[in-house]
Formats: sequence, C-alpha cells, structure tokens
Amino acid sequence: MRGRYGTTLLALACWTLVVSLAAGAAQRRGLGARPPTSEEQAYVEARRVDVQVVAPNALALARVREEAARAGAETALPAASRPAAVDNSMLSWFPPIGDQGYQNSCVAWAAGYYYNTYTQAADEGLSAYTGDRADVCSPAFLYPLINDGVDEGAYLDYAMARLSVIGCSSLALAPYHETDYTSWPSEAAWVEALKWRTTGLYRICTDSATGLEATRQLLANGRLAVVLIDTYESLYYDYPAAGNGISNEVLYCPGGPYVSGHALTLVGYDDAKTYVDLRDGLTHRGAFLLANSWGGSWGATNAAHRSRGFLWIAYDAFLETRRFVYDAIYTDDRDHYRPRVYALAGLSDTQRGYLELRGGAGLPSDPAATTDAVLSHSGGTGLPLSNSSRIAVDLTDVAALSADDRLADVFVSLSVASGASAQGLIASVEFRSDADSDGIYDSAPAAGLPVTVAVGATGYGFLPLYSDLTWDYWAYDEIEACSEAGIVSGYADGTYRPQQVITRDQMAVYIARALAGGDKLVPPGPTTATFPDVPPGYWAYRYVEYAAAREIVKGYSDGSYRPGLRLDRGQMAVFIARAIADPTGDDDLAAYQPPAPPTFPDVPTDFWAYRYVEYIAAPVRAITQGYADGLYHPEYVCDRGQMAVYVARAFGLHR
Ligand SMILES: [Ca+2]
Ligand SMILES: [Ca+2]
Repeated sequence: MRGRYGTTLLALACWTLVVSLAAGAAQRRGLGARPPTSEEQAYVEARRVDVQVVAPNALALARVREEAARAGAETALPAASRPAAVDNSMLSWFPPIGDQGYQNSCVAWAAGYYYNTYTQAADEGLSAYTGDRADVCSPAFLYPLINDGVDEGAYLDYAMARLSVIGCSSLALAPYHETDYTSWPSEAAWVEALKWRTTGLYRICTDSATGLEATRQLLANGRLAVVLIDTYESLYYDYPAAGNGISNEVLYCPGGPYVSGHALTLVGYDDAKTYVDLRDGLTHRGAFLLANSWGGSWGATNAAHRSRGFLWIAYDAFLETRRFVYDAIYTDDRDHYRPRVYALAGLSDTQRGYLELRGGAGLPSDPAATTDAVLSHSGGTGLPLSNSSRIAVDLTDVAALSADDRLADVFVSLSVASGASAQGLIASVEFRSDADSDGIYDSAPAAGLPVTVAVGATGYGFLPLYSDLTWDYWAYDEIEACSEAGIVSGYADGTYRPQQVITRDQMAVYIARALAGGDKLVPPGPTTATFPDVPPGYWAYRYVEYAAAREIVKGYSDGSYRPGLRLDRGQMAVFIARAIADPTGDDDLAAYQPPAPPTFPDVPTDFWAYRYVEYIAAPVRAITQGYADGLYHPEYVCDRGQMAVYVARAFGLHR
C-alpha cells in the first residue's frame, strides 16, 4: 500500500487543471477518487481485513464445467478452480452502464451504483440489468454523505465501509443530478437504504501474482470489487484508441500526464485477452474488465458487445513498479436483510459536519452496545441540517428483540464536536420495530425531547420502558428490573406513573408476585377471607391472602386490612423486612438485634416500626439509606418509584 498516495501532492496540484479541462472539454467526465482524510483512514484501517486467498464457490466450479463443455467433449474436465474468462456484467444482476457526468462522484458510482446494485440484485434476485430505478442503488445517496460538502471526490474504501452501516437507497428515491452534490437523502431514502446494507470490508492486495489470482477467483465466484486507478491523459482522452499505453483496448501502462484518481468496478477477466506492450514489442495475455461511469458511448464493450462503457486493464499493469492501479476492495452481504429495529432522528444544526450520530441499546449512561456512527464528519461543516427530513439509524445489530417483546431501552445519541460554533438539536426520535418480521413496524417515540446538545456534549433520544420515564430517572433501573420480573407493570397508556402513591392492597400484590416468582404462581386464595374488608371478590384478594399466609401482613388490631390506605415508609419497612426474613414473618426477626444508637434520629428505639427499619437498613441488606437529611421519614407515603427500589433491592433484582 505504500506509495498508493505518493502522488497526492501531484493530484492536488493537478486538480484545478482537471476541473478546467473538464469544464471546457466537449465531453466533461467527472473523476473523484481522492485520498482519505485522517478520520476516514483510521476508520477504514480499523475495519478492513486483508485477504490473500479466495476459495472457489459453487458458481465458480459450475463456470469451469460450462467452459469445459463449450470446449468440446474431448476436453477433459480441468481441475481448475475458475474458468479462463468471466464477465459478470453479462449477468442480470448488473445494471446498465451509468454516467456520472462532470460530477466527481466516481466513488459513489463504483461502490453504490455498480457494486451494491449488483450485490443486492444477486442476493434478492433483482433484474438490475433493466435499469429499473427501484432496483439500482443511487450514487446520489452516498456521495453527499462522504464528500465533505464539496465536489472534490471521495475515498473509495470509506464509501465501501459506509455500505455496511447506512446501506444505499435506490435511484428511484435518490435521483441523480450532476449539479447536486450536497443534498442529503430524504427520509424515505434513508429508510430504504437499510435493507441494502452489506457487512465487512475486505482488501486483496493486487501487487502480486497471488493477489491477482485471488481477485480473479473472487470474480469467478460471481462477486465484484472496486478498484482505484491513477488516471493519465491517454485513458482520460484517448481510450480505447491504440497507442500511449493502450493496445487492443487494453490499458497496460500510464500514458501522458497524470489527471486524477478514479474509481472503477472490476466485473471480469480474460486470460486470453492479448495486447502488444510497445515497451518490449511482445504480445502479452490477460486483462481484467472494469465498468466505468462515463456513459455507454465511451470505452470498450463487454463480452456480449451489448454495451460500451468498459475498460480492459492488463494483469501486468497491476504489477508495474510504479503502481497506477491499486487494490481490490469488496464486502460481504447481509442476505435478504430487512432491519428489525431502526430509529428516525429529526436533527437540526447549522454545521452538519460536526455531528456524530449513532444508535445504542441499554441506558445511555451504561450502554450494552452502540452502533457505528451513521453521521461522522459527514457532508461538510458549512452546511446545515434540518429536522424536517429525518435520518434513519439501524438498531437491529444492537437491540435485543424477541418475537413478543415491546421495544425499549434503545437510543440514538447525537454529539456535537468541539470546534462547532452552534449547538445541535434532537427535535424528535421515532423508534420502529418489527419483532415478528412481517414487514409491518410498530412505532414509539423517544421520551423527553426536544433536547439541545451543547458543543462538545452528547444528547440522547431514548425509548424508555414506560413513556413517562426518562433514562436518567433515579429509579429507572429498579422499575425496569421489577417489570422484567413480572412484579409490576405499567398502565394501558404505556405510562408507569412513578409518583403515584401506592396503597396497602397494591403492596400485597408486589410482595406476593416477588415471593411467588410471578403473577401466575400466586394461588387463588382460601375460600374464607382473613380480613373482612378484603373479601374473596376483592381484586387483590389472592395477593393479600398470600401475604397474610406468610405472616407478612397481619392487619390492624380491629381485624381489618384497610386495603385502600396509602402505604407509608414505616409500613413499607415492615412489609419488606417480613418478606425477606427466612422464614417469612416475624419469627426470624425476633432474634434480630437492632443497633444502638438508632440509625435514623426519626426512627427511635420506641418507634413502632423501629426493628423493621433497622433490619432493612442494615449494611448487609442496604435496602434503604434514608434521605439526604439523615432521616428515614417513616411518615412519608411511598410512590411507585420508591416501591420499585425497595422491592428490587430486597429481592436482588437487576436489569
Ligand atoms: Ca442483501
Ligand atoms: Ca411486525
């Protein structure tokens, strides 16, 4: 790879020249493969895997047999792993030759239009060759996201890496206009792009015979790859005319002054393709076939002579001492992929290039997993972003979602990099999930939006388990733990109502469920009621009876239970202490020696619930710590948030 961008300075120096040439030429052909930014280089190097050998697949071996059959019955079946010639552009998955015009979007044409169209068409059985705009990937989706807001090209490997994170939408939803290189995709395009996400990023170094063979095998396997080439004037102006490094439509060495970097797509090869290298005067064999994006009237034809737009590059050209064609880059695909969980984020900012947007699962303060950045140094720092068009963030890889689950505890995060001059805004986030994979998505909004995000800070759009909670609510973990254990559930409107005060009948329900191991395991209760004010028909009858049977509740001295009475923190201590004692009730607690002096000044030794409060406050249990003022406040009523904390700690429940 050393030397790949050895001509960077030259490339930059030549850039003005290229633009002026392009603008003045009769045929204005865009180019646009530029070196990576430092961020792009780090990103790619952290993910790209080098491949030395490609094993033949079933298609390659079938092609070998076909080739042998064509050659005649007298030819023995060769022990080859690939045929002598392959042209994947003949397959129905390959789109018609495209034309980038004078926009420098070749990278998006190679990675998006050719590579990903073909890859997805092969996966999903699409007839991309018809050019149906719904079946081909759009360069206009990718290019504005990776060009830094200017029409000066993009980094090929990074474009390929982006396919695995954001995918690429169809041309139908992201029409291509050669004058527009800054408009970001529509919401519909962002969403559609997700189904065509790839995975992985691979490089075959093509500066050796083994690398070239691996590349040929990849093509024989029915795959494509993209490649960067230093374009010289003979290619830019003269190809396919012979002379100056071109013979029999084969480019075998650079000719004329350097013009610019250019991205092309490897579609095939032919071991028998001949050309005469004027430097040695000898006939050589073997060339790769590449698709260009300079329209169908340019270049060579493919094997079917169905279309022009192609270019042959000699095998040996890859091995030139002074490299001008570089490595083969490709990916794997996600088979028949459809996202199960994604978010739509409505974001506003005046400098979109400072934003970093990603998804995650778990609490933002302690995420279980986060996605790759959907936006990062994207599209130029000088251009704005409006929340009127939302951006899709695929959460499928990070969000655990079983078939009957309601989606919760997922988020998108927006960071505004330091250096920005204005804060960002998360105006809205909608989460969509398709747990049963029927293609119909449920929808839920993030809580607590809009959120402004200061420069250098990160903001979140979080989907809580209950719509009235935020991820930083003090009892969030415990409420969730109690919910997962089946001890408490929310209201029909999706709220939890954490500040709602609980009553004595409700507390019996929570305790019974916690002890029994779920609602279904709480028995119906006896035929005769223990408390006259909790008769067999009462809604919480079986729970109160369950708690009474275990001596967790004893009722008042008049024999009543007073089910509708609000539960205070003194009573809560009694419920909890008796429930976690072994056996339940007061037997075990009788031997308990509370500390002296009392832990809380407002729960003295003669307070009626003294030993219970001390029992649950004991460091070994640490179920309560009291308030910041050092008091326990036994007279305060308990709300549903506090209850969840008591129960989760008492029963060792964790999210
Ligand atoms: Ca796919
Ligand atoms: Ca569904």
